[in-house]
Amino acid sequence: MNCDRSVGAGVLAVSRGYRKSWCAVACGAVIALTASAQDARAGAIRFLVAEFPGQAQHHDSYVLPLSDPAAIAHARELIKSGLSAGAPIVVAEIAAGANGINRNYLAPGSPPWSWHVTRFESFADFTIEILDGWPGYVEENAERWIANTGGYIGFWTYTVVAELPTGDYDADLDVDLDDYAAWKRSFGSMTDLSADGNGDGNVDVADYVVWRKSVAAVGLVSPASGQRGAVPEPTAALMATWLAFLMRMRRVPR
Ligand SMILES: [Ca+2]
Ligand SMILES: [Ca+2]
Ligand SMILES: [Ca+2]
Repeated sequence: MNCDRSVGAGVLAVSRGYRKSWCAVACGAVIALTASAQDARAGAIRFLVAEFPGQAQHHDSYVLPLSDPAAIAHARELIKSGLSAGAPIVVAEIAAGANGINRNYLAPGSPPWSWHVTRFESFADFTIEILDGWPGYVEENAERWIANTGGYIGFWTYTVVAELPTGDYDADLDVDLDDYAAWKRSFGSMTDLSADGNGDGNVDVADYVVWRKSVAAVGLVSPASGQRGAVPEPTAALMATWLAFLMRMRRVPR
């Protein structure tokens, strides 16, 4: 069988210990599908995916949002136990374009990638070769990668290495007043989702609640003074803006 560099939507991985549903053969490789893949837009917890510990060649990373409890549990087990947890490879669907969430946290300033995960598929022990790569390679030409793979990634030497702080809307790996400012700046956005803490695809009041709960766990510290302070509340003007946004959305004909 001639194996070119294109695959269809039938995908693409072999799993062990995490969701098994065998389905097809492509390019001589047995592949598996998960039956209950989650839409990353519904994800509320963001994980960092990077190269296997001690095996780094590209020194980059990407962000994987997860909402499925079983997937979150396995991601946390990978962080805790490493490769011995099994099924270390992330198979996910991606799209071109920055969304404010997918960043390379291993580079100074955590620069955003020009592509992002749109749907988690499964954890796997291996994937077909066409899905092997690295975040920086996808970045070189995301449209080409998507055209060649049907829009999937399954990097052979990458796994979940860390859980990102909930409510860290400015991507500096802590939760403080700057994250509240970031939430206000992107309030109402459906494209810059860095402050979409509940992962529903827009930045709204629910994401303020996510941030507030996160700071409540540790206490709010002002980045400027280093002092603990009261948690700010959204202003009446901001709430009015949100209500106006909702009214506009309701007027959009289906
Ligand atoms: Ca932060
Ligand atoms: Ca900060
Ligand atoms: Ca939201």
